[in-house]
Amino acid sequence: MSSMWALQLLVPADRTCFPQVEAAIRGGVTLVQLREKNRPDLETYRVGRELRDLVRRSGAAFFVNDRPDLALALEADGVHVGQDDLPLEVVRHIAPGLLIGASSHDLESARRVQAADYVAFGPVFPTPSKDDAETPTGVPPLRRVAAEIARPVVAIGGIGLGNAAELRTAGIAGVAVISAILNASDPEAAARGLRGGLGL
Ligand code: 3NM
Repeated sequence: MSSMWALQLLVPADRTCFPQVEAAIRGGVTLVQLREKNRPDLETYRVGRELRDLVRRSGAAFFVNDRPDLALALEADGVHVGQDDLPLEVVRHIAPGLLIGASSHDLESARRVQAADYVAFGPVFPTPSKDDAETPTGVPPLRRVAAEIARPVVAIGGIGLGNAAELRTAGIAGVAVISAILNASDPEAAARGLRGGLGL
């Protein structure tokens, strides 16, 4: 059964990605997360507003990475925080209306963020998209976390058409990707293929 967590696409604050985002949502992306590490806030805010409108119009949910303040300013559906960002209870306190996703990379860090609305786990496979990524875990630790954590678990890191089927029996609610969709010549087909491969 499909849910909001089934297929998440992480994108920078870059208007040239907009056609890919629209195509990817047609193909089955359910949630788009604005993940901008380099641009000035004002630019991120302006592009983010356009991205939010496009994502909503296309029928997907809109999240912001790392920044509860920007998520509130952009009237996002949610915010995604890392283990070194503000604690979950603080994010809930300042932004009670936002859904919250949180990153983890092993069982211990997943337990720490069990109060989130979804728990991201990764990198499962080697990723070309994150310089400071931890060592890839492979599928068995993901399966254990999905079995133990009482929240939807979303796999991230190096997930693509070639390995999505390996995650079918991992017990996850969905996956989050960058390169498998943004580097694809046909982002709509890539999103559709991922949904099919995952069985989600
Ligand atoms: N976070 P791709 S891996 C943003 O493990 C991010 O926490 C990760 O990009 C983590 O789909 C990752 O191209 C990059 O591998 C995901």
